[in-house]
Amino acid sequence: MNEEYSSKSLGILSDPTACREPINLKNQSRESLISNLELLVLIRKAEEKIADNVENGRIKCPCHLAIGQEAPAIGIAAHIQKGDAVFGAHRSHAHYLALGGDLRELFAEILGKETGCSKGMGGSMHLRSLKNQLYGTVPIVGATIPIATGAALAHKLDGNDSIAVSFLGDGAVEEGVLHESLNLASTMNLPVIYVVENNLFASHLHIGLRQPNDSTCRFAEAHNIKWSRIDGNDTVKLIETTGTAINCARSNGGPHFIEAVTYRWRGHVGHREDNDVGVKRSDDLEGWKKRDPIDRLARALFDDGAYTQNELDTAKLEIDRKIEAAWQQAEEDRYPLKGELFRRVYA
Ligand SMILES: Cc1ncc(C[n+]2csc(CCOP(=O)(O)OP(=O)(O)O)c2C)c(N)n1
Ligand SMILES: [Mg+2]
Repeated sequence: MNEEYSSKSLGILSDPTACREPINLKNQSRESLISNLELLVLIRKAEEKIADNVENGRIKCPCHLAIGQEAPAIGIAAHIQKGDAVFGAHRSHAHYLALGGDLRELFAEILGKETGCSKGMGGSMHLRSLKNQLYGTVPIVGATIPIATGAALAHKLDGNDSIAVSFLGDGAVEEGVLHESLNLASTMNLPVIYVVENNLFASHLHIGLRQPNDSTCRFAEAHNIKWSRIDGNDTVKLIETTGTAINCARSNGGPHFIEAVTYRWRGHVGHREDNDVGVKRSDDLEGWKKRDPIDRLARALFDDGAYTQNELDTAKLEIDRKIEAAWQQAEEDRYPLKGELFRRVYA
């Protein structure tokens, strides 16, 4: 098999000088692509707002930003229905917002306010939005993978067509529980989609220093699970691939493993671009910025005549206004009372 198409190698997908062209819009509805583009811009700008407030010291909790790697969240969110259960991890602002999570509740959570989506008790890494099917995100790497698998088992036992989604990083495949979960999902034919956002790094360590091969699809293959590897900065391919996988899972076709190859623009945690937990970052960042998922989708829509730069500029102004209003509101919100601290702790 050609190395590029084997389950072991990312091929050109990991090359920062490749995949820079505008993406192919195919037969996707232009209207929904425009709203997805505007959602991508909202996520980007919301995280830039968070980054600025980490830098100025206003935000005290650790924030892991997905700037540059927002597109996989959009691909999944496009197909989520009532009844589904989505789980994220430590880098999940984009998952939360793509699914429709409220902006003020996100900012309030990060600021520790009682109006936050977890009542201000969890911060950036404990997000949830049950009405948008986001059941939870947690900082322990790999921890939500078995929970998503269990949610899929529950859907199966209930006999409905709901699915579960587990967003995880390339670092999380190094946790044993991923392999136990894949085994269970495969043998029980569970309706679960594993979405690996392979951004090539776990903290400061490149995947080449951590694993014998750079593509995580080999683990799906080992468990007889269908897999797809895609350019994680191509929103249209993500929408298409996740749609096929999710429809298949809804009709008893079993689990699917999607590896979306992407890159984060900021350091592992915090606002800085030049630093990964105290270590100088890889020099590939400038190349990856030319693979910007937002720019590539916008250029494709401009070339297609479906959207104009003017329309995008107008949308950006409205998004800025929304973000400012939500931030202002969250700043004015109250902190929880001391007595609230133990109210939701179960023994
Ligand atoms: C069980 C566990 N081990 C280590 C950590 C520290 N840690 C937090 S994020 C992270 C890297 C995770 O990398 P990846 O899964 O690729 O996600 P990314 O940060 O790239 O989005 C590590 C090692 C942790 N939170 N939990
Ligand atoms: Mg990673």
